[in-house]
Amino acid sequence: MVNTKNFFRNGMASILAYDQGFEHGPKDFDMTNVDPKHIVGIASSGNYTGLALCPGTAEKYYNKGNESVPLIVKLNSKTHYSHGDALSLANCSVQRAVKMNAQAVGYTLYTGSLHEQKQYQEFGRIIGEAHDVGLSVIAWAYPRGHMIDNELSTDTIAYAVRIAAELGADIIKCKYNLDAKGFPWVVSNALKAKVVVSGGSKTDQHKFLSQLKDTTGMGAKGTAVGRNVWQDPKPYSLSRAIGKLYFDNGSVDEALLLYNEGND
Ligand code: FBP
Repeated sequence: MVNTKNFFRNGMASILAYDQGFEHGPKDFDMTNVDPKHIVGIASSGNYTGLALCPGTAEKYYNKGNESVPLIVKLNSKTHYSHGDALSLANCSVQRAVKMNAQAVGYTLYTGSLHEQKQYQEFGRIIGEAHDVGLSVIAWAYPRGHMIDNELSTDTIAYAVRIAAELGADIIKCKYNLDAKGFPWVVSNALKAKVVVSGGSKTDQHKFLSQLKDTTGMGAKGTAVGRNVWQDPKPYSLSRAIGKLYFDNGSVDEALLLYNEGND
């Protein structure tokens, strides 16, 4: 099993995700966060254990080895134009990610799509290649497609997480569906892989930090978050608040205080 320890501090992972330009389009950005340099700055602030970028932004904006934050290269992406039975195939190789000094590769797996077998086959091969060269593998486990009635049902999320674990992912990112009783079941199905929760669309800081704290109590080992941080008016302060929660085991109130005191 590869060692994922670089992505954890005090047992928790905080990964900043910036693949939304591909997945959602530039509508997610403003004139500040449209610039990957701004995102690399936030990720290097000392409050993140990983930065997930698409290959193009990783190659041109991540300063190979000089950045303090470990790089995750997202090997596949699809656009928001593709609906229904999602298919997202790799547009970058493990070898190319290695040249960028990546310590992990990321891959979105759409369980429940009519194309799921193609993705399982490709993801399985990628896991083998990545592990052979000591890279960790992070799965974005997303149930999506005609076979899925409700992407956010606990059983559906647990099934998608289980498949990512069965294929060999080391860290599995999934959505938190606010089912506090059911989420430990999702986490159990990750087996030896660690679960991190996604951030979702922008919400207020209290709600966002509370969700992170709540999921920690349910077995999640961190987050891979994008919009909630870099769409925030004070992304550096919010990053410090996340660090307080995760690395100092701080309370939501302590984290919020840090945010409110911050002056980006
Ligand atoms: P956010 O925190 O901005 O939701 O990002 C998490 C993420 O997994 C991104 O890495 C990805 O681009 C996006 O969500 C995809 O989510 P969806 O397909 O549900 O819009």
